Amino acid sequence: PPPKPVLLTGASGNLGRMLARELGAAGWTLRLTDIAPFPDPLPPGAVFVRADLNDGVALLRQAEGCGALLHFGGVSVERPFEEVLGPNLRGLYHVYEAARRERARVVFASSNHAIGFHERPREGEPRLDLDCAFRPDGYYGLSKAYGELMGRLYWDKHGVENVNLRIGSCFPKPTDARMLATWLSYPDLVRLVAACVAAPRTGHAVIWACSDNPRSFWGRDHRERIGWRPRDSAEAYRAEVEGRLGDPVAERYQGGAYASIEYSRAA
Ligand code: 15L
Repeated sequence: PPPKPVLLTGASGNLGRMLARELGAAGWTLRLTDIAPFPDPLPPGAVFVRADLNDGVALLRQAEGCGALLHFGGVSVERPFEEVLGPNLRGLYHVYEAARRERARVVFASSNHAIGFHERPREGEPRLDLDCAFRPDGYYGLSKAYGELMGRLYWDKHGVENVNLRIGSCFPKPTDARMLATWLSYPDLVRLVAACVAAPRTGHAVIWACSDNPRSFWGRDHRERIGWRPRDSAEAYRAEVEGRLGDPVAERYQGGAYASIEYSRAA
């Protein structure tokens, strides 16, 4: 386990709860926080503090003495701009200010929705690399692009290390055909987060966070710097989900159904 305590925001969310359980079981000293109560028994050695990401002073206090901040908090699906603004934009600033003060590393749960308006590659077409443009598919995806750029800024200006995980679809198993490309297994995420914290130096890094899926949309990234490789694959679920398709806009773009929310562009 890491030598210093690790702060986990969004601890009461789906991924937060899973990470709290798994990292707690691995002997990590965890500080957990969320705006919602923590619904599970506390892992050994963990403390939970209920707080809003809008509260910068609370975050500074929680981060005191921490070596890494795992930022999984905030709005996690497409919502109106005003709902995204506080937790995802102001909250990001508070997380980075806390990291700057503690000289801690940030691991940010970014999302494929930061680039969701890239079309899906057809067979044989090249996959997206890290030099691709941000093409957010909504206000949520836009907030994730902002979060990655916040990391860029804090590394360049203050030397705050950060790893930005462009998470595909992290669920117990794939539930539709798109996830044959985007699925990230829970064990692959746990190993990824552990590698992000353990890596000797990360600088500003970006990772395409999906499992070893043959149909992945994504190519090269900074995983060698982190020392991570996915071990699972969505392919095992192919027969189960292959026919589960979305509307034509969703099927065209990497972000899937997020791209078609309020889509009003003429064909
Ligand atoms: C996300 O960013 C969401 O948090 C998650 O609920 C899924 O919708 C996922 O993307 C996805 O694209 O499948």
